[in-house]
Amino acid sequence: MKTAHRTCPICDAVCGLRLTLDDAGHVTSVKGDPDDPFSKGYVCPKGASLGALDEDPDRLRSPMIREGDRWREVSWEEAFQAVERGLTRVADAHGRQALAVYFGNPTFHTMAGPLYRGPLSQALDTPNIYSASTIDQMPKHVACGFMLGNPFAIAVPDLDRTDYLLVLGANPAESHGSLCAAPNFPGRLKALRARGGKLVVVDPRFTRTAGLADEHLFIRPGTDAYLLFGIVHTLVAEGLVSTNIEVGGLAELQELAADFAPEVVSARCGVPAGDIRRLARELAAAPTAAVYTRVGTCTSEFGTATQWLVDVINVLTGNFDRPGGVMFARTATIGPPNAGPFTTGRWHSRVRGLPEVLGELPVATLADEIETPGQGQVRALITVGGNLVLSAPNGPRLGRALRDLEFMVSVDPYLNETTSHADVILPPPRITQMPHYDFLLLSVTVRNYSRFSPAILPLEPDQLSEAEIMAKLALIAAGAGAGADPAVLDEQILAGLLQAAPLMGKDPVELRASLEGSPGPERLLDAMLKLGPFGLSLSDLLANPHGIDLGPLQPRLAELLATESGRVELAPLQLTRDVARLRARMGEPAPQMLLIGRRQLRSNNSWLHNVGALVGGSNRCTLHVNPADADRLNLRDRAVIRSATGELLVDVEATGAIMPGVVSLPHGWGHGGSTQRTAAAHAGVNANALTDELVVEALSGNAVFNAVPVTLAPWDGRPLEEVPAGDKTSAR
Ligand SMILES: Nc1nc2c(c(=O)[nH]1)N[C@H]1C(S)=C(S)[C@@H](COP(=O)(O)OP(=O)(O)OC[C@H]3O[C@@H](n4cnc5c(=O)[nH]c(N)nc54)[C@H](O)[C@@H]3O)O[C@H]1N2
Ligand SMILES: Nc1nc2c(c(=O)[nH]1)N[C@H]1C(S)=C(S)[C@@H](COP(=O)(O)OP(=O)(O)OC[C@H]3O[C@@H](n4cnc5c(=O)[nH]c(N)nc54)[C@H](O)[C@@H]3O)O[C@H]1N2
Ligand code: SF4
Ligand SMILES: [Mo]
Repeated sequence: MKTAHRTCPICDAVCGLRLTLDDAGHVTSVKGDPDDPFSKGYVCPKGASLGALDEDPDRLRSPMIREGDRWREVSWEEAFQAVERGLTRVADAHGRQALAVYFGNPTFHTMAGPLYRGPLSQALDTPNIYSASTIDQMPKHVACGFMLGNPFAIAVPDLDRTDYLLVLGANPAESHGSLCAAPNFPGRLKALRARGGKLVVVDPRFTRTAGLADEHLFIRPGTDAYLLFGIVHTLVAEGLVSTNIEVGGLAELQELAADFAPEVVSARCGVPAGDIRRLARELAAAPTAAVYTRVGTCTSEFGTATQWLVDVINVLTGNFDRPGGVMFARTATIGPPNAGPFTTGRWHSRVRGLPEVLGELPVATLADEIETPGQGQVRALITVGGNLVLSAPNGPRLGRALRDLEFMVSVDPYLNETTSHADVILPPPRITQMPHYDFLLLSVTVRNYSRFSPAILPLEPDQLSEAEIMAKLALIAAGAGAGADPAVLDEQILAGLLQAAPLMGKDPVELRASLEGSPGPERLLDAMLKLGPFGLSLSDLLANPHGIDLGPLQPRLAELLATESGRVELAPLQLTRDVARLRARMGEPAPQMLLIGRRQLRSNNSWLHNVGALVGGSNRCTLHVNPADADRLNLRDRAVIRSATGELLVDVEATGAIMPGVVSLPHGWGHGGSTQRTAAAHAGVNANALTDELVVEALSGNAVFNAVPVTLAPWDGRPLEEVPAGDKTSAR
């Protein structure tokens, strides 16, 4: 028997776990780690299933090469040679623009992702870099980029000290939070109310978070920017503006808000004008307050405007970079260097002319780039930890496009809806075989905190770490060949890091000589810690296996702010230009029925449905419909739902928890073409057969998953085959 501690790698909450393993290395129990100063023993059903996930028999153990419809287990050597041949063939024949890469959500959680994404992208030397950022949080980066000059300066609600929290388009009681890392988010929300604070939730659904709140308001999907402008208007009109920091653009902002009186926006967003005014007054009057929003508003038509207005309100109510308001975490590792003035559109996508943001192009246009002939057509794709067919807008079209690629390689533990199109699959080892440090999530924690988890079980002789796999791909892309040694790349990364040493008052030679940890991610982590603001090292973290509390968040805007003016810009032109679009939409009639998504407690995007304990029960892929709509449309158990892109046959669940005129379908379902046997038995349908890849958020290119116009009809009982199987159907 062995007890081991590690951070849960599944969602953003960074909970500490206590695992028990038997002598054969089987995980016999997973509990919350009571000694973790941040998560204090909290664990959710997903974390508790980590053992089952880790030992999933359907996980791939060896690299695989596809020959027609058959898969063959191969050695790493053979696999990397095939990758080198595949990439070289395409690059030689069509140029490097024909190469593309997609980094999925897990690459934001693993150690390898943040360390090797950059080098791999650079080595590919192609404009075709894609990641889950443009189906998730890109609007947040754009808003912060223009307001603060720093797209990575993301303020989190100071959850444990705030007196008033307004949550829009997030359901942290089920998602456990995002761009706000807070273990036991539900408990922290309860504590907020227990200390006399107020929680208000704005959501087209009465969510589990709404159930914890003092107040819930329904809002018509896609219209949060109107509600927020109504709040800004009220703050200005009633003389409630009181900022605690230096700002620019206040006069322009006030002028823009003039058109968005609560009475005017109310008809659009469906929130009564009196409630909008009251929210503004409450936010201004609360001793401290924070407005927080996430995926529900990022993945919508006005995603960037919404992220912008949220922080505008945090500023106008005097709650920016202040205890109890919204604040910035300080990581134990050295942060990325500030890259100078923030711009977007340094290049544009070939087919639709969509602007580059943070060095990437929108995933929503990847299918266009693969399908459209001409110079620069994408013909080879690398995916790392992504399941595009289930997660990208109009995933089925993308699935068909993947078949046309000349070469595809996936770094993924599963043969699934996306990786089944690959020519080569490179599986990372089990979770318990990987070391873990949250390079990214620890920059959005609600307390300063650090924790490193060494691998619990060693790699078998025939396994490679995910770091080695990604480093190999980067080296192959750089032309160093399939036989290149990953240590070469690690040396380069380390040399880059050490350049920051003099700035941090350290001698690079001494620092290098002091480095500990095994080569690769551990040693790089040690360097980043030693260059970091708390002067920690890898050995400090190893000596504190439950994590180290580094104290409550402290004001630190001045260190992060990178605007030319040196102030927080409330009305940067790049953002205010979009207000015309908001105005234009104000009077337009809204479609009758709008589709939104929802996250489920025992799910995580597409990849946990193969764990028996996490499927079934309430974790089913059903369409939530308001009972009034179900009656009006005569919907019973099953219905056909159609959008501009596709149609699905869905199981209907009538519930008053969703507002009339809105339906909700969770994403990540629609399993097929996978060797995940449990997932296949709980297939569900692919919500992204309905989402439209041709509609993107204007400034960030982010996918629009919420407020998708749909129609609903009762299922007439035709056999399934005649109603085309939804998850495979899309019109384009
Ligand atoms: N259990 C679970 N946890 C997860 C995940 C998961 O799949 N399952 N995924 C992880 C990932 S990748 C992320 S990014 C985070 C996301 O974490 P959250 O942002 O909290 O995501 P959701 O739970 O989808 O919450 C979005 C909410 O927005 C609402 N909504 C939809 N449209 C609108 C709108 O127009 N306006 C408003 N105001 N609300 C709207 C939806 O009803 C929903 O309640 O969760 C992470 N954690
Ligand atoms: N309709 C709709 N669509 C959405 C959303 C929505 O709210 N509504 N949410 C969007 C959001 S927020 C996100 S983040 C995206 C997610 O989009 P993706 O990241 O593309 O999709 P996931 O389902 O998270 O796929 C993760 C993949 O990583 C693999 N994987 C798991 N662990 C590891 C690992 O340790 N290493 C590697 N290399 N691979 C691993 C899994 O097998 C799976 O294939 O989906 C987006 N799609
Ligand atoms: S809340 Fe997230 S981090 Fe915590 S145990 Fe659950 S899945 Fe893991
Ligand atoms: Mo996400």
